[in-house]
Formats: sequence, C-alpha cells, structure tokens
Amino acid sequence: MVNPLILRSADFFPRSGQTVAVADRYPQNVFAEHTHEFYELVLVWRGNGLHVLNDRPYRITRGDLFYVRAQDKHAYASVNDLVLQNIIYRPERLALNFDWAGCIPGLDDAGWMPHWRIGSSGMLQARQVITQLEQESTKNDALSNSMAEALFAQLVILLKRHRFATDNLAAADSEPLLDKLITALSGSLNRSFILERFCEQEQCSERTLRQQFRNQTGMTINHYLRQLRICHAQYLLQHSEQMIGEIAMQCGFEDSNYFSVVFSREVGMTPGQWRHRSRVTA
Ligand code: RM4
Ligand code: NI
Repeated sequence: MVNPLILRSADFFPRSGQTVAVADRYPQNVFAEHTHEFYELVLVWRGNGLHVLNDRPYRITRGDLFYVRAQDKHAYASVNDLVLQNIIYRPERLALNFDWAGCIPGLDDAGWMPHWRIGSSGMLQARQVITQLEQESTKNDALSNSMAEALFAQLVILLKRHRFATDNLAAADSEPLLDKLITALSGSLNRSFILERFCEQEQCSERTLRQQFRNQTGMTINHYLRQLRICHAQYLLQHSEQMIGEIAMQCGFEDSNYFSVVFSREVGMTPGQWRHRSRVTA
C-alpha cells in the first residue's frame, strides 16, 4: 500500500509554539486520505460532501461535527459547496487545568464516538467563540496562547452542551425545523420517510422547508436521504455478517434488487464487491 499522507503541524499552525488554531475551509475541496500530527474538530456549516473517516463513509452537511484524532485517517470526496472549519490542536500542549477529556470524545481511549450533530442555536454560539479564537491565534504576545486555550475550553464545553447523537430527535426538538428535519431523516434509515407527514406534524410549508434544505445543504431531501441510506449500508456491509437482503431492509429498501441497482450506481461497485473490498483492505 502507498504511504498515507501525514499532515505536519509546522505546515498548518501559523506559529510554532501554538496549541490551537483555526483552519477555515471556505470551501473544503476534495482532499486525499491523511493522518495528522495534531487533532482536529470539524464543524460543517453548509453544502455537502462525502467524508470518509477510518474507511467509513459519512455524507456530511450543515451541523455535522467530528472529533478527529491525530492517528485517524480521513478524506473528503465528491464535495459540493462544502464549507467547514477545522479547529486544530495539540493535546500534549494543553496547559490549562481543565477536564479536557470530559469534553472531547476520543481524547482518552474510552468510548470514542466521532460523529455528532449540533443544531442552529449551538452553531451560532460556536461561531462566535471560533471567531474570537481565530483572532486570538493570529496574535503573538505573551498571553495569546493562554487566551486561545481558554477560548478553546469554552468552545469544547459549548459543543458538549449542544451536541447530540445524529438520530436523537428529542434533543433536536427545541431546534429550528431544518435541524429537526435532518435529525428525523437520520432516524428513519430503516423505513420510509414521508415529508408530507413531517410537515403536517410540524405545521409548516413543505415547499419552504424543501427550499431551505436545498439552500443550506446543496442537495434535495431525497438525495440526502438516499446518500444516508447508502452510507449506512456500506457500514453494515463492512461490519456485519448479515445477508445483503437483510441489509437492504435495514436501510429502508424493500426490494433487494432495487437496492443493489441504487448501491452500484452511487458507489461504483455492487454491495458484494464493496463488502469484499473492505474486508481485504481492512
Ligand atoms: C485540510 C482538511 C484536513 C485538515 C487540514 C488542516 O483542508 O480539512 O482534514 O486536517 O485541512
Ligand atoms: Ni484532517
């Protein structure tokens, strides 16, 4: 296998002694698989893309949040107006006496869950702290490193308070409709999703919601849901022994042949080939 790309701290931190910095990706372009000398938080603001983290594909869009460790390998593929920010940091330099591991999943070895979501209200607050952090990390005085670290602490607390599991509808309940919709879509991978019913329950206009979704994510609702289903199928093919027909059902496809057709079109290989390929490269 080819040597994986390792991103060096010296190339990504503006100054050498820095503990934390912000790397804006307006937009994030396609980026080859890599690991890092540093850790990163990834916050997705808008658009969409395929994020492959440790060989698992995630269709990402507005509100997605990832906790990436130095040794994790990841890549961005087939991006579409994808806008995100990386908060890059070096845990070994964190000097503030604070429970970092209690706020950042993956910082110690216990139970790492890399993928979360945050709703619009949390995003708004996070954006403000990130802006301050960004300004601070361009400064070069005696206190800027401490100030940046304090802001980073504030950010990770804020994210802990606002983040929720991707399909946790109760947590998204108080969020604006777009957030609720995205969460409801993640929660209906194994069944059909009827937008009309969702809009009836929420008493909102289907047309407005469709438009809003499109503006923020660059996709239609159907396209996104199909991508979520396919990503989930890819995961199940990699990590379970279930028959392809069972996996199709769990991903909301009643007809296993139709599932194979859609899967092949989106992934470029059949479900069986994908399963085989991910077994041999693992
Ligand atoms: C890249 C990409 C990588 C990140 C670096 C800092 O554009 O987002 O994931 O590690 O920036
Ligand atoms: Ni990276």
